[in-house]
Amino acid sequence: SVQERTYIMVKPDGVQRGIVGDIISRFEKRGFKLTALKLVHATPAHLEEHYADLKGKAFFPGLIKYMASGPVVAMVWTGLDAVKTGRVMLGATNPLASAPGTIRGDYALAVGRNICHGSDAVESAEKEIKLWFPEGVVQYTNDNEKWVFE
Ligand code: YYY
Ligand code: MG
Repeated sequence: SVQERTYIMVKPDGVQRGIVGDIISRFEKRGFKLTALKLVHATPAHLEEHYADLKGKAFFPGLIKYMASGPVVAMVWTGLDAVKTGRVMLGATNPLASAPGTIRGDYALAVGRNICHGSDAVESAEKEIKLWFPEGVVQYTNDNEKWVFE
């Protein structure tokens, strides 16, 4: 739907490497509406909840340590097919398999340092938005929409 929401997060390596602005810019220019945004240094417990589905994987402890190693930029973006389109903009989980033009395909080489997160389904997006923005998101109209959509 046009009002679909996705949770997008710049990981600690993306923040340290100065890629925050470019990632925000890509979603803005594509026509998505910025609906929530904050810089947060997450605790391991919070990140374990975010990645609960991956608990038990060999890379899980390293993933949590990396994600807790510095601040992340937590965002909600709203727009047509936001979840699937967001994933396409991110690229593949392994940056080596990501096409140039995608975020991971332009900036990353290692799966364990792949710059950004994007929800993989509408259901997980809603769960992640609740987890990262328990205070709620911002409701507003972006007048831009009448130029982005028919
Ligand atoms: O959704 P996405 O981030 O593309 O991949 P997931 O399968 O959800 O894994 C989350 C996160 O874990 C991934 O972005 C990097 C890391 N990871 C890893 O370090 N090594 C793997 N073999 C698979 C995933
Ligand atoms: Mg995932």
